[in-house]
Amino acid sequence: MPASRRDALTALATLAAAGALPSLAWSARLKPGKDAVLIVVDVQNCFVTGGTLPVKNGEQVVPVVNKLAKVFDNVVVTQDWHTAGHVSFASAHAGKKPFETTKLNYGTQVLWPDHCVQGTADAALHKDLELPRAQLVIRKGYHQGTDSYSAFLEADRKTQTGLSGYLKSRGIKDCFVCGLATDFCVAWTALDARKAGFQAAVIEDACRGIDLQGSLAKAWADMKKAGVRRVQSSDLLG
Ligand code: VGL
Ligand code: ZN
Repeated sequence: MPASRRDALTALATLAAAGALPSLAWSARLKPGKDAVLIVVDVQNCFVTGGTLPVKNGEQVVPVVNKLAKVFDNVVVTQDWHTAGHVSFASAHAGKKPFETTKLNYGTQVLWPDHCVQGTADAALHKDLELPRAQLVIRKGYHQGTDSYSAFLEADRKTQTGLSGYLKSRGIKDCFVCGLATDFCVAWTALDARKAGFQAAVIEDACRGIDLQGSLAKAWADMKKAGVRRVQSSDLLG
């Protein structure tokens, strides 16, 4: 290659690295492979406007998730699926209010409003979610005394949901996580995907957070440290 062209390319690379060019001008679009899965976390009525534990603008993830699902060969959906009177509900603890914490045998538990009770309309998937090719719905948080933010491991950090075995036996290597809420079920799922030996990415604009006392910034910091990639839907959709 002539020196002038090489210089021009070097200059372009420097600009791109400095963030002076839109990243798509330089980096190729991410194409999920046959060994990648989109994990759509808890896009349920309880977590959107009008639900029992609404995440601000939670419903805005729906059209983004629908588009993303079209570019993945593998799609798995999760549902928060609590018993009535579940241990994660403030109402199950005398004198406690939602968003306070309590100590349980497995550690500190944030207490939530009653939400996502099994079989209720509140626990149903959002009606505009279009995931006809989803292969598995994994429900979690159904043990009365144990919460489960993560789609892989319950809050006792021991009880498996079965998702890791399912994905491994299907040859899946890379988990792209989206949905609700960024700083709870999405982050815990992405972190546990890494612990289970998968690659993991969170698709930021296909998520919305709750952000209790800095939990959103902490979740992103923890994920960065664990090697979870932070990507945008435009990286995948082009
Ligand atoms: C979730 C709080 C309680 C979530 C579930 O889906 O992020 N957050 N249960
Ligand atoms: Zn829950």
